Amino acid sequence: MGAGISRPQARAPGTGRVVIVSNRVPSPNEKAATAGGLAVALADAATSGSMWFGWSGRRAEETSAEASIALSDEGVTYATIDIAERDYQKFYNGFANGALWPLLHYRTGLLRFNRPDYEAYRLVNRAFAHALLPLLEPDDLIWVHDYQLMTLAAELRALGVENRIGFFLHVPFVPPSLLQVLPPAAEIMAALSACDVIGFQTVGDVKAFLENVSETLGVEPGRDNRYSYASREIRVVHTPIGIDAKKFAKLAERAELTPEAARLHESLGDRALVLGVDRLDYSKGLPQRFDAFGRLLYAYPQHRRCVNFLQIAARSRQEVGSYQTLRRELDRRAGDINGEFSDFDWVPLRYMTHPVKRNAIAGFYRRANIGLVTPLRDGMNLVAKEYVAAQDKENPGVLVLSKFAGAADELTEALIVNPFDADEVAAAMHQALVMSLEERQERHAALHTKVWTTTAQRFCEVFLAHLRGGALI
Ligand code: ADQ
Repeated sequence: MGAGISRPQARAPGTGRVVIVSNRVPSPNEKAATAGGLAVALADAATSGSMWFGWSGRRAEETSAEASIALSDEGVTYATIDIAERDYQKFYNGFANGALWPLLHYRTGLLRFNRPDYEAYRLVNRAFAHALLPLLEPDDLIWVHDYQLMTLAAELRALGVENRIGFFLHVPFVPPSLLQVLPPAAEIMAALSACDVIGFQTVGDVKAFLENVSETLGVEPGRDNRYSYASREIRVVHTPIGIDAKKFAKLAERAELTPEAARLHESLGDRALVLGVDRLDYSKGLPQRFDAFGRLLYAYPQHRRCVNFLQIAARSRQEVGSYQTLRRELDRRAGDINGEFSDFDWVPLRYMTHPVKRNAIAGFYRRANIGLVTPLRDGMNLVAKEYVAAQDKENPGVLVLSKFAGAADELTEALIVNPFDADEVAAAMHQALVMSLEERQERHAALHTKVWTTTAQRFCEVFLAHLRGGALI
């Protein structure tokens, strides 16, 4: 890693440098080893000569006026700013995770709105724009990510930036009846409309957004999901995110040899493994999932002593009250299930909240007979795709997937369930546990093709093609 920003040569129009902007920027070292989600998915967009701009992860006394720059060995420029503690609390815990996150996951009951939080959100988006401005080249393509930065494009336009700007939302979008619960709904719709391209995970999210264009902005969308707002033509696109399936499959194969995988194998003996891997978040449906596992043991007693459920739930956003409540709730339910069904030599539910390395998780997926992915709402859910990629195709496990995960639109050969119905989820787990090898192979082969097609690479290519304004590859 070196210092100093590399100034690219002038390029032909539409072929400019890609500037990724996300709330959290992985450090160049962190990127390869530990990161999940965004960092992995965007690895293909962050190629030599590109720039990744965002928050350093540091809370400081004052928000930085200028970005710190680091150049990775691969030639990616990482530009980061610190955020003032007082703004961070309101921007991140307050508006982004206390209002937008619950709303966009259809949980209006958990929404906490107040004006100072929203003002801090606008302020931090403005600070991002001011620090990014001096780093921009005229032909850069700016690609903004996720719900923390919904007003950034408008701030950049206010500073005179005329580059093409794309925005991709990783979480779901909601129809007007829900969005209008948020007091600044119209302002946010208008700010997003400062982009040239706005991308969503599913066709349903695109539809919900266009309904808001019509009802909240009062503009009728035209052909090709395009609409005009404030003299700009905006294109709304569906570009589902994926994983680097090939790399993940290799990781899972090799992970069978890790000490963690050996310990898990030994502790299970020949019992079946049901596995859940999530951030500890109320959108992931964990209390309902625990209940469904309890229903399995109750309604299908033949599986008692023959199955273990391992839930890995990485702690997340612990400063937000609703996350603390969730943790207590899960502790209680796990205790109830183990109290009711445990034997002196068998504990059915293992639940852990400390971090597990990515390669160990890959090995756990491969050992699991069932990948249990039952969010109440999820933009996509990459765990579902990772689980498919990790399977041994000669003896694959079964994916049980919520109909409310974006991934369910594509992964239709999974056992699709309604996560609110514990009996239905228990019946799907039973079906998976007794499923013939032939059916498991057939379902997996179809899922495998899809996960190998809608990859992270494809996601980046398609979104960037839209952003360049060109034809699809
Ligand atoms: P997340 O809500 O964070 O992401 P998800 O897509 O399920 O959810 O996971 C992202 C990554 O985190 C995956 O690589 C996964 O392996 C990893 N991960 C999850 N739980 C973990 C754990 N306990 N320990 C270690 N690693 C863990 C948001 C949206 C999703 C969308 C992604 C990407 O909420 O719907 O799929 O962005 O767009």
